[in-house]
Amino acid sequence: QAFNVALVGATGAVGQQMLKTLADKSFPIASLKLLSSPRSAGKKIEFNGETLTVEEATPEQFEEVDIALFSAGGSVSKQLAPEAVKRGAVVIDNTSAYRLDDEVPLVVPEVNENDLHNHQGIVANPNCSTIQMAVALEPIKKAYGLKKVITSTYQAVSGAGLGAVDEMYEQTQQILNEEEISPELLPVSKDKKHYQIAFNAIPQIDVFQDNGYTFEEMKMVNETKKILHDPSLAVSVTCVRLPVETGHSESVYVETEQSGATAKDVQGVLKEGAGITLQDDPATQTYPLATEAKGLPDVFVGRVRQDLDTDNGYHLWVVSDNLLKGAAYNSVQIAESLVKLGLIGR
Ligand code: 11C
Repeated sequence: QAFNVALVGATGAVGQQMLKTLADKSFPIASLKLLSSPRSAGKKIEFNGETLTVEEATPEQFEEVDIALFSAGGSVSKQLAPEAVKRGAVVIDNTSAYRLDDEVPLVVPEVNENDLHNHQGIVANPNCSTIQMAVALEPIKKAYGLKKVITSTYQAVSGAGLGAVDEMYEQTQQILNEEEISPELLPVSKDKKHYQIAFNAIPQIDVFQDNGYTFEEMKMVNETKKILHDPSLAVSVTCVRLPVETGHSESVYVETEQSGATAKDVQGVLKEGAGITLQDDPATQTYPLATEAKGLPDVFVGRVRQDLDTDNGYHLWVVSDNLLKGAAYNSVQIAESLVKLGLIGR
């Protein structure tokens, strides 16, 4: 069985990786429609040796579509996802528009694939930094239970889009040339102030909320609780942007329900975890690196240590390609899971 697929946001950083992932995974496609804002309509994109023209996303474009992948910003999803569902498509939405809606499953297939059974037309793909953390937490949760998670992130600029990547390269060059810089996008294009990203670390991703946390931090908190089905899990996060092109890194501190596991036990559990590659050997300086994770679909975990003061506390270093497992790859995995579970098709 093959499916009519539409991709909204085809020209963006994630859209491009979605196309690559669909091709790499040989997803069964009967027809593929590339959709975008009017600004990008008319662009040509190669897919599996064919040249496709990007068309403007309108409600009528979703007639006969089985699977609609959305990655064009929350307002586009709010406007067009219901139109796609009305016409019989299942939407896999890679924005924050529906993630916390009770009737919308928020899915990382390695963790909560069965939540897909409850979908009512829209399935949400979590935030990139949430996905990699959830994949790493799941096997620890299964083995020992989870009480508390405290995370600091070291996030790549491609999470903020292709424009942010350009800004980083341009600024770096300007600084090396001893020229003036004029930050315009980072940390948040729509916020009032902009700061240098080259040679810097910016402790703001997305806009501030009333509680002093940023929206990115609160996404990680709320989405993690929903994916792990544990509203009472204590989670707090600090999100930081670094001048890394692609690959989010996270320092994750976990407290488990059960005491007594050694760091070696936790390593063993992580090694068997779905979607995880353990890279952890101080003797050979083996640990996950963003530069090595880029282009790969796994979540890489290393630096597993027992806390020095807390018996049931462990520290991990978690790295993944934010455009792949963090976005495109997870979205296509959701599509595959929907197919496998017989939850798609007319
Ligand atoms: C970033 N995590 O690195 C963001 C990008 O909610 O899907 C993904 C935003 C989202 O800036």
